[in-house]
Amino acid sequence: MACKRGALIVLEGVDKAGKTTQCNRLVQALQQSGRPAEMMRFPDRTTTIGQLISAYLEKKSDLEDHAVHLLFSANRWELVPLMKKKLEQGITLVVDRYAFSGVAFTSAKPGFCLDWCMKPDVGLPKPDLVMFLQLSPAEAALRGQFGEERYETSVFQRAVQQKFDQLRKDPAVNWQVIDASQSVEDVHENISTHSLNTVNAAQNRPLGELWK
Ligand code: NYM
Repeated sequence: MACKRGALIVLEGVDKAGKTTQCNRLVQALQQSGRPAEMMRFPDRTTTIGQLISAYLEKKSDLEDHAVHLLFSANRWELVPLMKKKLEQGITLVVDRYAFSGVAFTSAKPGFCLDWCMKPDVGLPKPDLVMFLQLSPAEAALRGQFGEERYETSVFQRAVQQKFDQLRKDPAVNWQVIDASQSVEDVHENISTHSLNTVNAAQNRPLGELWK
């Protein structure tokens, strides 16, 4: 008999919301409860495409805005075979950013609409759960200075936040908003509860296709 599939769980949010910390905590908690789980992150800077993206984010290179959007999407598509394989093996994937970041960040640039930005990612494996770590720009500012990478300014992050607000209106995606201003422990508890429910529910459901 085929084994039950793992769940595809995504954490999204603006910078400084605590996504990476929470992804690590969640993977650890799932593993400790006997559920196979692994973390992934996008962009995955280790691949050839990922290295182009990384140089762009570090401002070591300039890329045309449409072109870099397509590279971010290609970076997800190149990992789809691996993601599907792991999910089929029963491994739950906890993913730090996905197509939603792709759309929110590019569409926050002048001259881009949500619709164009979504197109390249149509058909990606559909997350069973997307948790949006909600943090106001004022609270994010209290967590210290932004880094040196591209996009890391409060003005741009505010625009990105608005794009995420629009994306969350889509009822076809299982969005859960998490209050990221709580303590790391409280946020973790909240995320764990949603995730355990999702892991159980996803087992007997086929993997969907995003935005299709
Ligand atoms: N980003 C991330 C995009 O612009 N498009 C995408 O598709 C994805 C996945 O890259 N500022 C942006 C958001 C972040 C940056 O940062 C990646 P980090 O710290 O590696 O998550």
